[in-house]
Amino acid sequence: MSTTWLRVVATMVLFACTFTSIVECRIRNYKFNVVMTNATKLCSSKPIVTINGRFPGPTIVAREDDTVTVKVVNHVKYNVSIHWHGVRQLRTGWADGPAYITQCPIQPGGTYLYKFTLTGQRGTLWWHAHVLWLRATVHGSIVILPKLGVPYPFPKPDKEAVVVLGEWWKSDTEAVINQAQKSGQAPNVSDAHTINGNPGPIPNCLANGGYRLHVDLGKTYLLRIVNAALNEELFFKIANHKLTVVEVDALYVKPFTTDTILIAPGQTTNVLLTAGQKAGKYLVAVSPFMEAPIAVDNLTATASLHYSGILTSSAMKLVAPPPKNATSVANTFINSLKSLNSETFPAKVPLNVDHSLFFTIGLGVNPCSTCVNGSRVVADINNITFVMPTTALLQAHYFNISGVFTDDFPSKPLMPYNYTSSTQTMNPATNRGTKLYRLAYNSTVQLVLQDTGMITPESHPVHLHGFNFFVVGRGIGNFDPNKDPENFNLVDPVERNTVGVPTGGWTAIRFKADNPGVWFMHCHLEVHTTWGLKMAFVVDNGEGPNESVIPPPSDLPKC
Ligand SMILES: *[C@@H]1O[C@H](CO)[C@@H](O)[C@H](O)[C@H]1NC(C)=O
Ligand SMILES: *[C@@H]1O[C@H](CO)[C@@H](O)[C@H](O)[C@H]1NC(C)=O
Ligand SMILES: *[C@@H]1O[C@H](CO)[C@@H](O)[C@H](O)[C@H]1NC(C)=O
Ligand SMILES: *[C@@H]1O[C@H](CO)[C@@H](O)[C@H](O)[C@H]1NC(C)=O
Ligand SMILES: *[C@@H]1O[C@H](CO)[C@@H](O)[C@H](O)[C@H]1NC(C)=O
Ligand SMILES: *[C@@H]1O[C@H](CO)[C@@H](O)[C@H](O)[C@H]1NC(C)=O
Ligand SMILES: *[C@@H]1O[C@H](CO)[C@@H](O)[C@H](O)[C@H]1NC(C)=O
Ligand SMILES: *[C@@H]1O[C@H](CO)[C@@H](O)[C@H](O)[C@H]1NC(C)=O
Ligand SMILES: *[C@@H]1O[C@H](CO)[C@@H](O)[C@H](O)[C@H]1NC(C)=O
Ligand SMILES: *[C@@H]1O[C@H](CO)[C@@H](O)[C@H](O)[C@H]1NC(C)=O
Ligand SMILES: *[C@@H]1O[C@H](CO)[C@@H](O)[C@H](O)[C@H]1NC(C)=O
Ligand SMILES: [Cu+2]
Repeated sequence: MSTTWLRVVATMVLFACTFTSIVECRIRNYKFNVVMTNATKLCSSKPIVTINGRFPGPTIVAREDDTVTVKVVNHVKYNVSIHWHGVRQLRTGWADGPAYITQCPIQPGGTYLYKFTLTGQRGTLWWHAHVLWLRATVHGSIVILPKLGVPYPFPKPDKEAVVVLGEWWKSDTEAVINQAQKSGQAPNVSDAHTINGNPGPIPNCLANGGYRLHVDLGKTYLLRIVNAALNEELFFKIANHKLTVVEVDALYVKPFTTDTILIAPGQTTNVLLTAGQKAGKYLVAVSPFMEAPIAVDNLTATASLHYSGILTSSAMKLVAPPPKNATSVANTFINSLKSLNSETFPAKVPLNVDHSLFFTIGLGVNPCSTCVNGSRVVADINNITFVMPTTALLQAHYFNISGVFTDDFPSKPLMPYNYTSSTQTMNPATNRGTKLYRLAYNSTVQLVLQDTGMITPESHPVHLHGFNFFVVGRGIGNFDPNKDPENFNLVDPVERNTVGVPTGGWTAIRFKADNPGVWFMHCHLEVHTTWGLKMAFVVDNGEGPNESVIPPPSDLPKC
């Protein structure tokens, strides 16, 4: 760490400190080469798209308020863009990354310099490709340390480790989604889950080892866990060890102790682990959470905790992962999450609501003459299956290009119905459109996300770009606007950037639109995003000089 810091200080003097005081200035420069790499997992190899040949990709390390630059050079045949998941990107939407939302993709042979500041943020976030299904292998973590000299609001760990969870397909992931889109049906589930790029020993692939976390007896570790899987919520558990959750999505929580973590795609969770058991080897198990009758990859990925001095051949203490329908384990975990809400880190929950929005999220079926059943599975928000534009929305907004989007996204369903009824017989067809919802700068939003039973109810981890939000309420069945708000937590609700909407239930979030630009909101199950469970907010500029989108960089890719 100290050498990184020295190097950073050196680069900042060279590149960054022309306009401000050298003492205050911090900049971290990275270079991401997007390349094809031969990967060997599951005892077979295939070419995958990676950053700098690594899977998972490189970790970005910075401190709160640092500026990060990442020069991305595209050496592959695919269009690429990178999203810095959870980074607020205050006024710098040009660096947010979702293709055709805030930028045109970086085309083969192209380059783009992402530049953003980690204003007031510290914790674990991550980055990933935000185009096609490339994020399956193009992802890595972002570790934001507190400002120099500022302690964590929990006991200082002896060491830290990043643990990135993923999903692995034997086939090329672009072939998997292309095949599904052609047929109109669900894509194949993955062939394994991974822990730091390794599934652990799996059937018919005995040669494959697993990720090992080496620990010293009595020491405490901060594990920075990232769910980079495409389509699956995951349980994470370590034999005989308790985990103390201290942060989610780079926001501190009231510490609580659990033996199982639930983490949805897009989410990050920091836990303290004390190596306080009998010296030995302990299994780390990662398995899917899925309540609906939907196919999942049901393999458990494994890694191991190795106490120092223990022989590799010594017996492993095992642990059984929760069954995939372990709703009560999931609920206990989710209900334990509360904002730290301390003097230094207050929970600034908006108490007045300017926009009260109600969005249904779910699946649908549209006709498709070339598809297998003559129909295509789609997904929607308020019955709109989002159609990706061919010009980036932020450009269209900033340069007043008309005809790219409309700002008439409905604030509530046009035709209310019994959303979670198992016997409703609504037409499952959806409308298609590129509609945005417009917000004035600084306006406050309450958004109820209601899962529907159309086709089947299912949990959806919804991610909002550009903001963190407070999760003020959650329930099963249909949201009741008369009764449910009485039980909202407006004091210390968990704050995050990605929230699981429960199967056949609802989640209510609140945020303040204090970041001008165009901000994507979508299900973080990649299959649902592909099917259209996405929309965007357009937040107008405010009046002050610090309240408008900064001009785009000159190397912004063109469509
Ligand atoms: C990957 O492996 C194939 C076949 O083994 C080989 O032809 C190719 O050059 C390799 N590519 C890279 C980028 O190493
Ligand atoms: C998806 O799974 C089916 C059935 O196992 C298989 O035939 C097909 O080749 C798979 N598709 C891809 C792209 O791997
Ligand atoms: C896991 O999934 C496969 C294929 O979907 C299925 O054949 C198998 O029975 C499942 N195993 C368990 C333990 O659920
Ligand atoms: C979970 O699934 C198992 C079998 O797959 C079933 O026996 C059990 O009742 C289910 N549990 C719940 C809570 O639905
Ligand atoms: C497509 O048809 C098959 C066989 O009839 C059926 O099992 C499946 O549910 C259908 N899928 C959709 C999306 O309609
Ligand atoms: C876009 O329109 C707004 C409002 O009419 C105006 O203030 C702004 O200067 C225009 N932007 C460009 C790039 O033309
Ligand atoms: C919605 O449907 C469920 C059963 O599927 C039923 O129990 C409930 O009363 C219905 N709600 C309304 C408002 O009709
Ligand atoms: C959604 O829109 C389609 C197409 O206009 C319509 O057929 C369907 O009834 C609508 N569904 C709902 C739930 O509003
Ligand atoms: C937005 O809110 C901030 C902080 O509350 C305040 O300083 C600023 O003046 C507000 N701007 C507008 C345009 O309301
Ligand atoms: C915002 O603008 C004011 C001057 O209008 C300036 O003093 C302040 O430093 C700016 N803040 C930021 C974060 O740019
Ligand atoms: C890559 O992006 C450009 C610009 O949007 C687009 O014209 C082109 O079709 C894309 N290429 C592929 C292979 O999708
Ligand atoms: Cu979803």
